[in-house]
Amino acid sequence: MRVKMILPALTEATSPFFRPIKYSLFPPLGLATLAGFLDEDDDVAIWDEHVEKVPFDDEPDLVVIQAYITSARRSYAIADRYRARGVYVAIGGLHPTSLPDEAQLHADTVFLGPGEDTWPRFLQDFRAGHPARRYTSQHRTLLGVPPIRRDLIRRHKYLVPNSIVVSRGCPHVCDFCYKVAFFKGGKEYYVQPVDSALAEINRLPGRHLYFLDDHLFGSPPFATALFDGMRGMGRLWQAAGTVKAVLEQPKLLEKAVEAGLRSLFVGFETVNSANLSEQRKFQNIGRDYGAAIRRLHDLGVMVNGSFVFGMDHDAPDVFDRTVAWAIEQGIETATFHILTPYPDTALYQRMDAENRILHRDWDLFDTRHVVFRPAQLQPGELEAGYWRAYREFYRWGSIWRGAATKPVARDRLRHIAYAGGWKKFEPFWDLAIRGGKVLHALPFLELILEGFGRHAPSSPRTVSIAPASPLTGLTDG
Ligand code: B12
Ligand code: SF4
Repeated sequence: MRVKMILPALTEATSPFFRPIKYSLFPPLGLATLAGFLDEDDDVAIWDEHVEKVPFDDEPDLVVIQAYITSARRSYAIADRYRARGVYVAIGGLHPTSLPDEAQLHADTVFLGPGEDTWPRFLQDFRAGHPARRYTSQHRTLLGVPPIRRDLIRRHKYLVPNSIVVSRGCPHVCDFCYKVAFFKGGKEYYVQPVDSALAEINRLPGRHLYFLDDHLFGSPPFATALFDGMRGMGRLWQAAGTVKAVLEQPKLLEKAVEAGLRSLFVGFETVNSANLSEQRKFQNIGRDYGAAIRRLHDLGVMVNGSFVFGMDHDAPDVFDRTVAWAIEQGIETATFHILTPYPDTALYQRMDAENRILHRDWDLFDTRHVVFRPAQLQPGELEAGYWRAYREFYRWGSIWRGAATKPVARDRLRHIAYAGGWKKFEPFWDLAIRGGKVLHALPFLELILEGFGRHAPSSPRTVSIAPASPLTGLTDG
């Protein structure tokens, strides 16, 4: 069977004028995961429109499309094109899960939720000649999932080819997050068997890893076993975690650092505590953000702070206050977002009930455009404030001031190199992407992560994985 898997991109990612580095960071892990379920003699290819031009004049037996909200329109256009020629199209991912009826207009089969249970069922039905129109994931487990088909990924096209996920979902329930909508109807948080996660890590070449898990520390017993298993592997890695995990699981964070954690994406979301209850981000309420940052910095972990603007308690001063606070705290990089109500989330339902959604042009639901009526800000003011926050945070003056909060010279240099590297060298990234040389920058990223030797990991070794780990039973979170 000839199977073509496509990750369509939003227009900006394919622009002939400028290609932002963020679209060349990670390979299509979801599709590579699904490809693992195909038979050895299937002829399968993965195409990622973020990094390559995809040919559409072929006629495979099955086209598989993964759609995010911002790539939904493009996904539908590609699907329509293939279906017009009689090619069977299967579509899944976050957006079709939120709006399956919309997706169904463009696909023969629509998948809701994670694909590990539904996809093999569909393949069986498809081969037998009677695929269903819709498959909804219910049985959530990562036990026995076949190895990810990383051989189908063109590694040289990505700065971070070693992205990995060892869990799915998150134990929390923030109103604006995609997670509740995507995982409804089954478990919302579950983890991979520790030994298979370690085996996956062992298979990845080089040193650098990026865990894309929503919350790598979500199950402390699992995370403890994982970090213990990774100790001594010589890896350098980045991940996402919560303020709560940083403050309340002290030993766990130390273990993570020993295993190679060097930068953590932390969802602070807002400096207005009233917003936290409104968004049901309970795990952040009453926590000392400054203490969390100091703890991470003391352990040599850089902080990528995530902030959302436009919540109901945000007034016009929110942008300057947030940026000033982030710089004072010595946060190395910040990711700002405009609050975006994704369909089928609690936030969307509330906004919709209050008649505050301005339009449903999904291309603009990219966290950079205002798509709802804010409570205390004009939409234009919110958008302008968002862009100003980026400009102010990444000014050289701000980068220097942030770096100056670090007592050690090599940490100051690391701060400047990391923050400056992302935002000040965009033209360099553009050139590297066009020249297919983006992977060549990985050693520099590694050098920065290890603080030019100050936070270097122990020397690499391959760890042999015991076949029957006592922690295998922890797989279901
Ligand atoms: C990596 C990542 C990216 C990467 C690229 C994506 C890639 N290469 O896959 C980059 C950095 C480019 C990126 C960019 C953006 N991203 Co992003 N990204 C992620 C992240 C962190 C991880 C995705 C991942 O690899 N997951 C692991 C794999 C195993 O899971 P998966 O991809 O979901 O695949 C599974 C299922 O979805 C399902 N499935 C998927 N497709 C199909 C198809 C079929 C047929 C079947 C059966 C099943 C199926 O089965 C797979 C296996 O379980 C997610 C957060 C998250 N946890 O999902 C956000 C996330 C997907 N991004 C998001 C957003 C908003 C963006 C941006 C708009 C941000 C911005 N402001 O620029 C852009 C635009 C993206 C675009 N192209 O339109 C949102 C999407 C919200 C939504 N409802 O769509 C998320 C959920 C973050 C969040 N918490 O809000 N992103
Ligand atoms: S902690 Fe993060 S991943 Fe978890 S529900 Fe909240 S926003 Fe989503």
